[in-house]
Amino acid sequence: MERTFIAIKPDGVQRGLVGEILQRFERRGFKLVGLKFLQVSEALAQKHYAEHKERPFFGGLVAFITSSPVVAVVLEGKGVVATARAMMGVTNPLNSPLGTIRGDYGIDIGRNIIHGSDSLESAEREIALWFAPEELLEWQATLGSWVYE
Ligand code: 3AN
Repeated sequence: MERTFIAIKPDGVQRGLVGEILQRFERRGFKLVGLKFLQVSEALAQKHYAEHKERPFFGGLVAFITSSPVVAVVLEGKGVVATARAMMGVTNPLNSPLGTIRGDYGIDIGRNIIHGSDSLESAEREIALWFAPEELLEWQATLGSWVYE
């Protein structure tokens, strides 16, 4: 089954949106396989945002994600990479439709509340970067047959 990596960024945590955001993914039917609350190190932030290294906003991105605690999540489910992105909205919250996480709660691009892997390859890389294998739990969701036919 497909997996994706989600991070509720410092602004999402500070604004008390952790429960709200997790609830949306749970209610959609996606299964939690990893969950932790952490202060992100400079090294982890730099690796996570490595693709933006040459961009002018790279320093700001690293400074922001290390500024206050983050909730890291791995979700599992059919089509979860693309669907979690659709549920998040687009990078700029002002362009995100109502009903998406960024469209409902965000305004500025540098305060867009949530990160989600943008492809299967990114998901694999990010899950391995943020979680040790033993932190990802294999468990039977008893509601599974009510979510999937
Ligand atoms: P997304 O998070 O929607 O996948 P990315 O991966 O393109 O977006 O960008 C990662 C983060 O970098 C965004 N969440 C946003 O906070 C920041 N960012 C992206 N583009 C810009 C920009 N033009 N100016 C400032 N910050 C940006």
